[in-house]
Amino acid sequence: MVRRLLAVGLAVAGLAVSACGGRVGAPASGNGADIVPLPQFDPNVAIFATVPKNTVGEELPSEGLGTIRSVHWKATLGGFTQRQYSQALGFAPHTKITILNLSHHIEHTLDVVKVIKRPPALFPPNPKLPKNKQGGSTLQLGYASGIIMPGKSVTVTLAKPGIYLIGCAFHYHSGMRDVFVVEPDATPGPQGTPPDPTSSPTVRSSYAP
Ligand SMILES: [Cu+2]
Repeated sequence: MVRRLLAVGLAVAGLAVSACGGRVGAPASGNGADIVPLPQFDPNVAIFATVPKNTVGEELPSEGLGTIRSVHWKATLGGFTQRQYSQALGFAPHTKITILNLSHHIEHTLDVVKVIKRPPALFPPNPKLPKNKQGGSTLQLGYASGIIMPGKSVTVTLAKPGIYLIGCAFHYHSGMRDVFVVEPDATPGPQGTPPDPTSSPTVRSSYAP
């Protein structure tokens, strides 16, 4: 399946392009700001516009990231991505990452909900997720990013290997919950399906800061 090269929803500086499933075109390099059109000679190669390297993008699933029902984690994930659509996140330990709010009008946070050892990812029904910044600048139990304004970002260091359940303090109940794997060779999971653009973003209407 060929995905057309889209920069939708990723109007950020430093957009990089990478090929998934095959090494075609120019690989993402550094913080290159160019969007490189890749040749579409292989219908089995999916092409993604990505968020910049070592960046987690977040927004409401209904804004465009969609959700994914993960068989591996036995949970529905949404609202966070390392590429274009919602997916489980994977980074190597000691990576310093940027959490980027992709929304144009909505505030978000990234809070650690729970630390688990293995699947399934059992998200508690009503966790206490602080909206203010807590837990320093290291991803750990008790970490909360604080409010990230639309288009803004915060950085956090992934000092401790582990499996973290994360969520947005504002939109945990609107599907912004995900799995964050920090271990050597961790890679982002499969991507979700984008929402139907003709459907109304009902989640957005329930937003209340
Ligand atoms: Cu949110």
